[in-house]
Amino acid sequence: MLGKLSSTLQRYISATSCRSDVLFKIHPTVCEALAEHWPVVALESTIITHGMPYPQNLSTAKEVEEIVKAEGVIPATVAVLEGKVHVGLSSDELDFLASSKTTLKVSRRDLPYVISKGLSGGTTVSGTMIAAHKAGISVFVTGGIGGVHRDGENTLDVSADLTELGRTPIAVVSAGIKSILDIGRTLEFLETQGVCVATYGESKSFPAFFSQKSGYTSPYNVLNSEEAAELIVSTHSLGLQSGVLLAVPIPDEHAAAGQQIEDAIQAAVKEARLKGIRGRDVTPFILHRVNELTEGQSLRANIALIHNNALVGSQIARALAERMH
Ligand code: PSU
Ligand code: MN
Repeated sequence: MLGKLSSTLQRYISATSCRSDVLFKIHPTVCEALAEHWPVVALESTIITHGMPYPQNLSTAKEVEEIVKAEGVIPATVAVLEGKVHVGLSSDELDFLASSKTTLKVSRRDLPYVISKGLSGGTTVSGTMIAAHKAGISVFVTGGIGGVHRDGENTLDVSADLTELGRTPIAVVSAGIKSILDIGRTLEFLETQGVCVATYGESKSFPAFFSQKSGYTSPYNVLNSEEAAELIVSTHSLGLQSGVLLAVPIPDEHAAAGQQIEDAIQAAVKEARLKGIRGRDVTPFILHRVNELTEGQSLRANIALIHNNALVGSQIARALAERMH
């Protein structure tokens, strides 16, 4: 139908449906894809700025974009650059984020400060969801989301990702919740927030990032990308303002190191507590230490599962776009 519209009208639709403004910059390719109802997948950038060491952070960010493109989907990596929220980054912008040592970790509460000071940062799951939703993107792929930290019932260290999932209608594709977190309490909190949680595939166990099974039962399952798309469509049809969490178990061939990584996580969590690491520094500290303790095994597994999530998430975005036509 769009093909029949005049090019002037098409440009008008692109411009208006993108809602780019002074604070909010949507990359032209992403803009065009959205206007044409082409599938788009949002990607976060705290994983680049705080989740992985250089240069693997950069290579992974670029590989993930390539995987998405190979599925015929447009990638839109989200970040804040000099006080502006960007949806879709150039190669130079990815290079900058990956190598800069001054970027901040930007979740919902950080956005006003970072914008007002003209600073730059990687957006967390929470920050990315806000930008992706504003741009009109429905599917967002990442590695792992934040959760209720162990001992969270005392510290109240509960990731803003969970409350964001409760109030922003985006489908987040992840490999479940890391066992650096309290998985049981995280699932309870998600239920309270009204987040529909489903594991991708047949496994009854909710996945724990590095391991296929957490020991906690998954509330629901979706067996393929069509079922996942149907679930997302239902959220939209109901007008729910809450998100969907789709958990994709780590592929078999990369799950082998699971137990060794688990042991390192136990040690790193203890170390973080002894060192008095708090708040936003906890997750990056533990990720870094686990990678050291496992001599890079956790990073390799992390990269492998993100690649897989990008593939699955792109297939879901495609199924969703087909469903909407
Ligand atoms: N888990 C990872 N890698 C990451 C993160 C989580 O395996 O990089 C990042 C994500 O951006 C997530 C954030 O949104 O950490 C959660 O941080 P916190 O626990 O401080 O809310
Ligand atoms: Mn926290």
